[in-house]
Amino acid sequence: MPTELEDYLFDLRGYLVLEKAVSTDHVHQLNTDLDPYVSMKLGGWCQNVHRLKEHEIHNIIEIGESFERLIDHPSWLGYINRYAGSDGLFIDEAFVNVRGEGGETRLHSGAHKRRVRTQFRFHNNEFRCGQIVLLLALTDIASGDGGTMVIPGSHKSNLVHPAFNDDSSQIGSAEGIEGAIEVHMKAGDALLFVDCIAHGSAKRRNDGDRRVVIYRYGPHWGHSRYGYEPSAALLKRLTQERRKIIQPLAPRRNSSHSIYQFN
Ligand SMILES: O=C(O)CCC(=O)C(=O)O
Repeated sequence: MPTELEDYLFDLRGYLVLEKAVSTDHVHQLNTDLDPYVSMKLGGWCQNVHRLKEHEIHNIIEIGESFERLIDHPSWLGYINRYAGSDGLFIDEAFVNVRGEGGETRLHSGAHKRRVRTQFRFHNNEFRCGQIVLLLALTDIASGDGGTMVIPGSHKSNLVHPAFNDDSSQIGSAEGIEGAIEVHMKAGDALLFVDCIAHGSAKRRNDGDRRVVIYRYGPHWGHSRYGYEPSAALLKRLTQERRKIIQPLAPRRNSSHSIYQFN
């Protein structure tokens, strides 16, 4: 569970860094298990894993146990339950971002958009955020490596940043923006933030790849962002606790499969 100070800082800034959240051995296993998927072609599938975008490999939990272990990892489960509301969770997106030189993510989101799905909410000493992002570094991320950027406090902003004169979903390059900070991490550190904070990432200028795992947690009634469904094999492998976060409710269907019967 977060401490009183962490609650205060999360409320104030909209993000926390959890140092050494995942052990070196586990990070090594995640990287090893991920390696064969990094060469997947854009749009390609490997079992239920999908290269959806140039830098993003989605449905990553299907890769195996090392990724399954992250679902309810003890380093952050208490934080997620506290900040997304403790009446049940759902992961609506799970992917890895593998970025080489030149890659960046433009600054987007911000509380001025007033989106319900990504909202920051606190009431009666309970956080009820719509989406908590858990971003785990699989490589060290220092200056020039394309670190994640956030504008602390922008999860409560009413106005769009004056550097951006439109209100489209991508509001501009994160670098050089007054108020934005770059988060540097060691492999195994985790950054946790409410999705309505304005965020993106700096351009990678160094050789090699930056690798991060991103799991987006929300309340149990959420829906997969891109419509992915867990495979039967994954559901069978998962512990009951993990299955509840991946599929909070088992689908309820008419066993006769008729769509023409009405009361
Ligand atoms: O890759 C990053 O550092 C930022 C990720 C991000 O902006 C997002 O997932 O919305």
